[in-house]
Amino acid sequence: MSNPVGSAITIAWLSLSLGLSACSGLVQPPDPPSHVNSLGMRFVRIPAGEFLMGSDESPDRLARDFPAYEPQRLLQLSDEQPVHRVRISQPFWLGQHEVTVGQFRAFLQASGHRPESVADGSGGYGYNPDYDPASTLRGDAFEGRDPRYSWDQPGFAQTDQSPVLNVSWNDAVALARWLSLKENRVYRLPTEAEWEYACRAGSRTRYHQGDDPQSLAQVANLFDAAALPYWPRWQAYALAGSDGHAFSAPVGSLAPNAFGLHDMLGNAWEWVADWHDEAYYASSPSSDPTGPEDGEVKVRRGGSWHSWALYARCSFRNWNTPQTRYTLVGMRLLLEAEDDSGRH
Ligand SMILES: [Ca+2]
Ligand SMILES: [Ca+2]
Repeated sequence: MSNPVGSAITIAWLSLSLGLSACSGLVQPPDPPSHVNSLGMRFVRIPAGEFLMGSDESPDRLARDFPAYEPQRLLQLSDEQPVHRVRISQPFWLGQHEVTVGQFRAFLQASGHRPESVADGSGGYGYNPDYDPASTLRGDAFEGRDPRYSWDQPGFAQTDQSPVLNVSWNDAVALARWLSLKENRVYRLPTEAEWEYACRAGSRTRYHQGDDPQSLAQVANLFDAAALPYWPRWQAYALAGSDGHAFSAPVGSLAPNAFGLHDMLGNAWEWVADWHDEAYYASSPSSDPTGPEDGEVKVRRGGSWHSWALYARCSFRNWNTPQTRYTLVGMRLLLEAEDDSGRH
């Protein structure tokens, strides 16, 4: 994440030599091939393949591992069904990290784009320790919309390595389009299928590292013991362990999945390209599905630094309007692979 903005596009094929851990003596897997773009975003090559998308876990089975959750919460997950086989026919490059505050700032400065939270004057959402959700009609967990909050100010400390938040789906698409023109490559948001395929990285469990929610502290910044002091009334939903971060974490702070991708679960929710339709999986094409033709809301995936473990499963789907900006929602970009014909 340290590459200077404005540098030429570079291809960085990282060392493929097998490294030996000095401490454990265990053989470490090689770093994946990666590509760094002109904004300093590092992309990891994801191979083509097939996977089983969705979840068919019953509410009873979920209740065993999520005993604190009200039964109704476990009944609201039917849009993850049916589990269906999906083929991803082309390899692609996916951001190794969520888009950062520093990268988004560089985009704004170079492009002149005005984020929706600024352009429409209504702001975003943010953390205010004095804010009481009961004071609002919707009971939002965070204060907003308010012009004092934006991508640059979510109410808690950020650095340039933090995942950018309070950005709308439209802002994410604007960044992808600008990069595409700048570099003459195709950048876009991943489809929902590409996202889940990349998140699972060959796994078939709730999380890419297994089924146990308590194992998440090593791989995902979620609502945990570190966050609990700020929201003590949600103690029942906090992970017992600590991932070390009460708010957002610098991208890449936690361990990657088998594809070498960091923070697919937790930290920032990630906008994907698809419209949401709760019945879509029943009629989804088996190869490279792109979601419904139209809709009202766009899907976001992976959970956030404020999410409970049930909502950080690889199969979980949530959504908002394309104009939504929220202090938990950010993005990760996809770069299409170039084939031998020169077509992108
Ligand atoms: Ca956390
Ligand atoms: Ca994430």
